[in-house]
Amino acid sequence: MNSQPRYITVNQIGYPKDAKKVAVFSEQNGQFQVVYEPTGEVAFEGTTSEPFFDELSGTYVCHADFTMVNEEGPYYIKCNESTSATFTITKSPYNELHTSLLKGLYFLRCGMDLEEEFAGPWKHEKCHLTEAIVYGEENLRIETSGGWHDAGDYGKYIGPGAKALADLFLAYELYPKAFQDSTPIPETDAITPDVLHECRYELEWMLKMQDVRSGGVYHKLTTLEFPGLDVMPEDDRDDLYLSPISATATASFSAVMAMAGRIYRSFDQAFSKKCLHAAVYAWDWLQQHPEISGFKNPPSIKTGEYGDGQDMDERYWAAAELYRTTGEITYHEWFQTYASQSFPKYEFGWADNGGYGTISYLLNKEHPVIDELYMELKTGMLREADKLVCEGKTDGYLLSLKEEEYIWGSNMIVMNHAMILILAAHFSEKEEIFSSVALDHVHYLLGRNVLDICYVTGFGDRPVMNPHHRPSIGDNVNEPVPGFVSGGPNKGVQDEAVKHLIGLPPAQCFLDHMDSYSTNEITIYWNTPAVFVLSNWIHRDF
Ligand code: G3I
Ligand code: 9MR
Ligand code: ZN
Repeated sequence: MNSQPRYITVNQIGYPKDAKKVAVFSEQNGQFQVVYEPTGEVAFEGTTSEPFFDELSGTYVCHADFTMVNEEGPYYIKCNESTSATFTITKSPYNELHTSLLKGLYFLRCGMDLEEEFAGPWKHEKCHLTEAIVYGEENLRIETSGGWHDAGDYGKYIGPGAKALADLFLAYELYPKAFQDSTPIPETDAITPDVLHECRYELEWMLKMQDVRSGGVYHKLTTLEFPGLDVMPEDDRDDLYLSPISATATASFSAVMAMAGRIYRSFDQAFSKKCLHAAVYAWDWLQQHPEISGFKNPPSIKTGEYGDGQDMDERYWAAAELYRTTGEITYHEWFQTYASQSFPKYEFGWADNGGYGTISYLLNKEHPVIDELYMELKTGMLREADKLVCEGKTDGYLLSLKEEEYIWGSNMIVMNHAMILILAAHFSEKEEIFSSVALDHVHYLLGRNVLDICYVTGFGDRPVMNPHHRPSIGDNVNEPVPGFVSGGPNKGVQDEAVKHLIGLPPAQCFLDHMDSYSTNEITIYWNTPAVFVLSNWIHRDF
């Protein structure tokens, strides 16, 4: 692969036919041509905007607008001696990517054989089937197989799992048409959409993570330390430990189980009831433990901590979902109580996730809401979206990320921002502008960035090739497992492999190297907001 960054960057997959289309140039400007690739004919000629210095990418940039090109087909852009990647203009450029991002979760399944029929060359045997030891109660062992590996490691963590499920549930509830095509997974049938089969694989595991005695939920399930980088899942045979129950895990569990209770009702009554029951049991634990907050790794456990000192947002989210699913007044009252407190209410992360509570309340058509609170939350959501539009306007790559947001997993923030814009579009007359700015975030992820890289494995002209993902390293297959969003630039450069990047502009602090876990790992919850965002585009196509 030619690793020289090209001066002309585009979404390497493509642009939807009737949408705004812009390429970002660095170190080049002036006349440019959009070339129809099969014939070499110039389909459009234009002039770039004036170049300006963009601090976050560290380059002089300008924009080439070719929105006028609407004839479907493959194109590239040319300016002087520089050319861009070839990309397509079509009505629905993201269908295959959408399916593959969802399939990424299948590839992370734990506890079952990934068979060649579904996994192709990335098949592997079942893993992590031994009973888990309850930390601090060493004689107690629990069967906790299943679920998705979190990331490049094989840990399974409740908070991140809840964020991932919430994105997929929201996508399905709002954009069901995006899930009409099947994803090749073993459970496909003619009744339940594949996305719900895939989510159920995680839910069934999560249900096992609830302490049957108290309703509290164990924070995570991991070995004591991370296995070596080339260890395949089935060869990772160290003892599994359940870390102590935490309020954040229990509350985010309660929230997604309440969502599941609602969503699976029309497909499987018994399962839906089981989920709702688990949600309520977890809620009862939360009521009995108002004081418990935060999570710290016990001394001997060195795997991902996912610590989170604030559990109010998770409790707020649980109350919102339980209210939306059951209509019971007590949850509504608790939602109002939490809403009156100060914590982030428009965040969609694994730690700060009040945004899910907010959106649940805003989408609650099933039960009465307090008008004043509804308006306050709606206004807040729109304000967030307006801010993102503003940030995007002045950024060289038309992205809303601020300097301090180029952190570990910045690509999640990119997709979360797009999510906020898309959600806000449901409540605003500015639907068109919000959607268009959201799409700018997709373009960044798929190649319109200063590194000219497509941050999804297996897609685009210059995709990420060396993610920090153990099976991709240990499986002897050249190509990484496809359909994973890489973490992205991290100005904190928090691993040895990227130490030499210290001081570079934030958007350049990325290395496509398997050792760089702080810039180039993959996770379930970096894929899922991207699934959400693309679902919005696919849904409207029909
Ligand atoms: O929130 C602060 C912010 O206030 C501050 O300005 C900024 C400056 O660096 O840091 C922010 O905190 C960062 C935090 O993520 C925010 O999400 C930390 O620096 C950063 O170290 C932390 O990274 C997390 C990382 O684990 C290390 O704990 C990632 O979010 C998280 O995705 C990642 O998760 C790992 C799991 O532990 C193990 N499995 C793989 C997974 C992905 O790498
Ligand atoms: O592989 C681990 C990755 O999944 C985590 O996100 C990361 C941070 O917790 O840690 C990685 O493991 C590294 C460990 O922290 C330090 N020694 C090297 C390990 C793998 O390269
Ligand atoms: Zn496993």
